[in-house]
Amino acid sequence: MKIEDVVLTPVAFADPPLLNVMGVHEPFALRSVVQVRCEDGVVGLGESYGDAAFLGEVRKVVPELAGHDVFDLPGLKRIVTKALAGTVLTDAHGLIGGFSIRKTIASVYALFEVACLDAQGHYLGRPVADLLGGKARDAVDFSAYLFYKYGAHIGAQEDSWGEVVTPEQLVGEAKRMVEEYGFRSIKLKGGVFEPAQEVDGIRALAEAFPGHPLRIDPNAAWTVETSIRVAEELDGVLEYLEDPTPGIEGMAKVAERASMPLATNMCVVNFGDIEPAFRARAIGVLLSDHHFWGGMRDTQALSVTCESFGVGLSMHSNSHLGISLAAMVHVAAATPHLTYACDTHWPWKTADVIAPGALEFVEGAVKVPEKPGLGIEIDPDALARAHEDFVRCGLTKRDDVTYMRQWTPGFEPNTARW
Ligand code: GKR
Ligand code: MG
Repeated sequence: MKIEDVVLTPVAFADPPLLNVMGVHEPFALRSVVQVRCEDGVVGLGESYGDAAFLGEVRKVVPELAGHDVFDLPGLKRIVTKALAGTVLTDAHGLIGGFSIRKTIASVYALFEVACLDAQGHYLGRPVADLLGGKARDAVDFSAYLFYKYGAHIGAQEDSWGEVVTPEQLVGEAKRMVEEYGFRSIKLKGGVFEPAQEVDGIRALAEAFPGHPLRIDPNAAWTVETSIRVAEELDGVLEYLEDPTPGIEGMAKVAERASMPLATNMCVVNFGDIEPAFRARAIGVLLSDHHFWGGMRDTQALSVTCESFGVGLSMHSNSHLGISLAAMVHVAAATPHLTYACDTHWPWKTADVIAPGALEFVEGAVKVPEKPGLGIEIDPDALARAHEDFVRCGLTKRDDVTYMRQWTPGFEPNTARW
């Protein structure tokens, strides 16, 4: 089935002032939406990053796609590789590790791969999970993704979550998320305050949510020594410790001493990182992410690799909308080894570009849509509004650092800061 044309729509959606090691989220998060329009009126949807550099690369591929068969994914890879011709995108999407030509191609390809698989599913009348080999599970578990946060953006009214900086406020945020979505696993985005304060936050969560698996992810904000100390302090409390310190070597030193598995979406971010990381026994869990691991099928290949080496598989998330959530659900459902509850920023947004109702959280899980393709539809009015927001907000990349300087002049992001 041939592609007739591709419509790329950059969009923005409101995002609360969430804190991390780099600073604070700006008032809008950026995404790209593609609609791959094929013969017979079939349309495939894809979603990915929306910063100007990424959009620039995607725009190089778009004109090359007319006439391409959506069932020819190796051919799609060749088109993307040729169009990008050696470009290396730096990380303007947030805390997903180093960059390389390979990762750049993988990221741009993934956007179109998802859309082609969605189109294939529509053509065949089968859900994408079936095209990926079939469902290993009917619903995919997600974790509550807690953030420390400011109560309001600069010059704006307080949002409904309010300020979250103390252990009590953190427990309040978790209660709301667990009540509204039914999550079991709870992840805290750390790297914001002194480790002792974040350890107190985890302890408060452990007390308030007995039996809920807990994770903390300071995005490499700690030294090896601090990471080992925190791992000792949280012995028996954490399900896994995510990216405590930078680099494979540092992670391996921590892993040697930590009782819980270490997880990463920062030091193992493409297939070339696997051999050194696994050899050094740096991690016990890898957070996959189809957006930069080369799409849904490469995520499954990654899973087989991890399983062969006894490494567990979870899933990473950046701020995203419903097309990405649908893709995450289909690939996670069709990947048997992906047994950890996946991350999602979903509760932090208030708008979407898809028609509501296709993706619901019940007891912390999203049922795999049974309709053809990804099982979702674009809401054209919502897409138009999100595009207007993109134009109006004027942002061209994610820049948590500069925004943070409006609160803390001179703020410098630092990995291994503590
Ligand atoms: O949205 O602030 C954020 C997160 O810190 C995100 O950028 C990370 O990529 O969620 C991510 C992670 O697990 O490292
Ligand atoms: Mg992480």
